[in-house]
Amino acid sequence: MLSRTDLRGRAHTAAELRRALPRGGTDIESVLATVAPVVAAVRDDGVRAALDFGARFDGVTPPSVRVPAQVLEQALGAVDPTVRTALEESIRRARIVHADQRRSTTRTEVVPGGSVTEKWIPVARVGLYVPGGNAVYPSSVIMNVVPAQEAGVASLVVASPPQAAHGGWPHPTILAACALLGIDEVWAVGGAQAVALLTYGGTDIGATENSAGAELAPVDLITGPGNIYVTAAKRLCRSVVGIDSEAGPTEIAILADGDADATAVAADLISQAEHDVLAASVLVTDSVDLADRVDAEVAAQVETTRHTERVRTALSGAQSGIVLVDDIDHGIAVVDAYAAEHLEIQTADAPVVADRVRNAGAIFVGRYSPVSLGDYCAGSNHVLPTSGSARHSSGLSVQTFLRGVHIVDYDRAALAEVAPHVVALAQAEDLPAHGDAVTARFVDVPASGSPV
Ligand code: HSO
Ligand code: ZN
Repeated sequence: MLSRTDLRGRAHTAAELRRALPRGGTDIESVLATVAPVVAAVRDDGVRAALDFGARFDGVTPPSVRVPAQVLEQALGAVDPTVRTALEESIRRARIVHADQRRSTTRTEVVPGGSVTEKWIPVARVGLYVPGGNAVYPSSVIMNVVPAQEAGVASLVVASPPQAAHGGWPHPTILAACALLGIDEVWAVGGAQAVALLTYGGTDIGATENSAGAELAPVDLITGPGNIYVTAAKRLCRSVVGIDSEAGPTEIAILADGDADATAVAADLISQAEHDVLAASVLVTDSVDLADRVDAEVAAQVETTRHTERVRTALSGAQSGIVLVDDIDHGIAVVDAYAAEHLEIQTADAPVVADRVRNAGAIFVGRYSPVSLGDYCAGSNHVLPTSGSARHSSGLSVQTFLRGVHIVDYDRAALAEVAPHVVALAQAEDLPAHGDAVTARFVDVPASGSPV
């Protein structure tokens, strides 16, 4: 089922490796023209347009866009107690890790009397998009909300598609997760129209008490995964609002040697393939024997897994496969070129190998750190860079929700001391008024001259 790419015996540059490796991709461009009128209509007509598109595309109209508090409470009351406890544990662990990511203010005295302070200020209002449909992921609510809360974001709103099967409200498990996290502002809106409504805001026209007339204030930053239409809308709204990233289908790469446990490797490849027919599962190994054993294990496990067809399609797609390398050093070069969203290291000295990897969204070390631990309960974040963007981007963290602001504070003497350099650079750029703005502060200094 898994195709093989044999890279043994040849030196490749990183660019050559990137071309040789299996990788899929979603063509956001192809839907931009469809999504642009949706965004424009919601910008101009607000909630009314968003509801129209929801009815047209998904056949659902929620009783109100703002989900009433009692609907959230009911959802929390109805959630399976085992699931509730697991969500609470996931939240607890994520909080510990993300609390440690908080940034403290740094003050640098550049010269006596001249300092630059960097202060970290949370984004004021954040919108989290939570998909519905097949992919109901309360864990993703946790992974988006916890870093925002730990960053100190004061106003958080969740948008999630209304579901016909649930009275036109978002999925109850999503609502329960919101309630557990203390989110009380949830909008029943999905797709591209949700991103547009988060961006531009609107006024609810729902029939439910307390909802008609409710003001949906626009947000400053939107995070959260979504389908190709949601992603296209994020790209279109990017100039108006902050956007976390454009998430592509899930990826797992496993770097394994001949001693790796083929049963566990196969299970992990299947675990991420279960998300999506476009998900990528890639094994990089220097052992043909392991490759053969993993192949056999995958074939056996696929038969009994819950989403057989989806997994089979994902694993046999061009984006998945087994890559044969000369040795683990070569394997590191390959996984670095691939820059997987999730990378597992199943080799001897796994921590040492993991430490040498440069490009991955998150790295899972050794036999007892599977990706699905990170998806739910490791404490790490599962919103990670896909499609090779781990070469330049990080996963969601407290940092995503903070802005660093420089506070510049120079006194007279410190400014006078550096003034000739400012003037010289201003003249070199033919912007003498920049220099004059400095020298004007020193009465005894002629314009465009040096202070005395
Ligand atoms: N593996 C997904 C996250 C997820 N898994 C949610 C299960 N639920 C992308 O990192
Ligand atoms: Zn997952």
